[in-house]
Amino acid sequence: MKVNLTRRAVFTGAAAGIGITAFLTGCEGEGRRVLTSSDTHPSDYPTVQAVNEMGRQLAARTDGRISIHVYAGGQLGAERDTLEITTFGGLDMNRVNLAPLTAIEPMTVIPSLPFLFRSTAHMRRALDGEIGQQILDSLRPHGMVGLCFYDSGERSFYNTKRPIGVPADMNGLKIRVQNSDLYVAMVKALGADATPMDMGEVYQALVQGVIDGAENNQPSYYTGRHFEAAPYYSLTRHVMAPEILVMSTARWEKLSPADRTLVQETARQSVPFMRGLWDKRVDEAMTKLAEAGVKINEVGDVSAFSDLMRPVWDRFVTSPAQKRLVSQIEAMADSGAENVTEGMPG
Ligand code: GTR
Repeated sequence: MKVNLTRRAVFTGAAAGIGITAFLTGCEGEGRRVLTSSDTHPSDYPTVQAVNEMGRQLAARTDGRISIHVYAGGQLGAERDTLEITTFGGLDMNRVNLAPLTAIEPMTVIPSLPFLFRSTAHMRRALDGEIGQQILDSLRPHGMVGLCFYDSGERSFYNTKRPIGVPADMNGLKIRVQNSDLYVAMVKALGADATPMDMGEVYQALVQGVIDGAENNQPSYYTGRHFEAAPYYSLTRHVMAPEILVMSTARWEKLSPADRTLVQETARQSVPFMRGLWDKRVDEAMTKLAEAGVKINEVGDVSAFSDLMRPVWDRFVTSPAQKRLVSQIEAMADSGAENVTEGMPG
């Protein structure tokens, strides 16, 4: 079901919780619980499929008593807005990127830091364990229970004008970023202008020349058809921030302890499922982008970009708890062949 603008406006109202709950849970029968979840991506995207898989597992383990309905394709609005609704309990679950959470909870800044993770293996190692759990738990005071992280690959810059090889190539470009001060600061530090905007508006903004470019992983760049308007994709791989699946505390607290355990377990089990789909999706996107004639280039010297990130780290990593997490994550990087980036800001 596509939600029209009027309904969307209702959704994004600050006190939206009550009305939405009635609408979104309308299809439930006696004693059955259909958990509602939102996703900006279309229904075949790995994040959506992973939450659907979690729903299938939940249904199987509860004889259909608990299931999940994912409202995909941004039907319920932009991530920032649906997150607000989630914290009010108007949505049961939400799959978002960490970026919109960086404004809410400083610990979520850490995995979003540019050039922190050296490789996918490094990111997975850090977030699969105790560090990841600390970050998931940090959302509790904000009305959300962090259930798990999903991969989001490496974000790189793309634009309508030219390949980016050195930071100076970014000068003067208008780059769309997610709604996050960290991303605004990162793009400014590279010499470009940052325009925060919702994902759903990027394609048209590129076509109309409102922005010159954006940054994202290859599957999002491909799925959103952004490559049609912005055919230069430069592999800066500046951020490896994961996706996150959250549940509203309001819903969590209504679950029995046994159901909470089930939700937690099925969420965790959906992570390897998602990773299998994700790795394939990245390969497919790269192949299709090459077939479409997209000009993909490696940047020569990654440290030229990462060196400019020092002030960004200094501005956003301020508390002892954040600094401790950064050191722990850095200590988990190894210098082996898995490295794909060099030179975190030193
Ligand atoms: C994608 C991510 C989305 C959203 C999007 C964006 O990589 O999966 O959740 O954050 O980027 O740039 O808005």
